[in-house]
Amino acid sequence: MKNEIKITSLRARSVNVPLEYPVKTAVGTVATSPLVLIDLLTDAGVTGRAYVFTYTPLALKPVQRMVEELGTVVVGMPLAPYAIDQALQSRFRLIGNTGLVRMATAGIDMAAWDALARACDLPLVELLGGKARPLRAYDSHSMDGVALGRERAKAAAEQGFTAIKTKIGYPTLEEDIAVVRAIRAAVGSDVQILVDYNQGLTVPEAIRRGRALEQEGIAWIEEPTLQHDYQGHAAVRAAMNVPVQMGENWFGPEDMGKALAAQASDLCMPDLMKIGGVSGWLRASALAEQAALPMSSHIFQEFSAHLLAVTPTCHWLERMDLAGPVLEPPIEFKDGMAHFGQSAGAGIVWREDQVDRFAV
Ligand code: SMN
Ligand code: MG
Repeated sequence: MKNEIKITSLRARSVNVPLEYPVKTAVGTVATSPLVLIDLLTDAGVTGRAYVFTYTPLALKPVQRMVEELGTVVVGMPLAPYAIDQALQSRFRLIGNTGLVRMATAGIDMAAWDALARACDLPLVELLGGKARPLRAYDSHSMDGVALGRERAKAAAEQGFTAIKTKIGYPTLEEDIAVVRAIRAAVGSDVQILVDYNQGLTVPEAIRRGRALEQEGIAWIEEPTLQHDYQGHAAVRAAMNVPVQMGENWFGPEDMGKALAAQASDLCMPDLMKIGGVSGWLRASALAEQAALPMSSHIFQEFSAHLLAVTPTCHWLERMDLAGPVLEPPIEFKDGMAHFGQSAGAGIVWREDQVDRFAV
């Protein structure tokens, strides 16, 4: 059977969705979830669906417009994600397939893979040659302070999560440790605690704080310094004994390759959008396997579950629900595991009434 399916049209819509908790980080707060929702229609009667997250509402309309412009390139093309990815990459060689451009091309890529899986009536994980299985998931929290940090951690442990991430980088190391100890007291010794500095420290300060955290039984320290400073991350990694985690800000497998060459981290966590969608993730997973780096996801929990299930060094799925209010839930978290794969594609189905409610 040949794939003769063609792309017939593309729709991009902007929404700004409320969050249960703001994502407070050491370098800024994400108060709402700005999303561009993508529908990629085909002549086979299936529509690929995906969303991209723009971090700030300021980027919402520019990303939507970029996705719409990409529609003028892909409409009429065969529904062949590899060919689409190659065509878009070549279009952006001169300007650079990074930043908002990469976010938009990745959104098209995700929607194309979703459409192809739906056309084959397969969950995306099966189109990629795998089988859906429960995946270990950690509950991802914010810079919540002692009281809320303890409260959220306790609730997550009671829901069955066996790992919890908290964001730190308070003005003093003592405050970092106070929050970590409050969470530890709430969850006990059987739940792993991950911390995320969101690039907030200088290298010397990251080494100082990392060494202090060695006594706290932390499972990973994420982005301790500036995300593009791979040598800086390598220096922090060499100077203390807590695993260094990074990757959410790698634009494409090319950035990942540079970070791995610098031996910047012990673990990796590409962001499905910034790494280049499904196509970018698959290439990244091969790099992680070659480097024997455990590979976790970053937000985009719905698609990431399908991809982690075909990632040789699959580590953790991040649970941070940035699109829940506008989705029929395609993923369920139970006993600390992510359960998914019950429907074709990545299972993205818009709740159209809520899309209208949060439309920008
Ligand atoms: C994060 C930062 C900003 C938005 C979403 C998530 C964070 C993470 O770095 O790792 O979850
Ligand atoms: Mg992070």
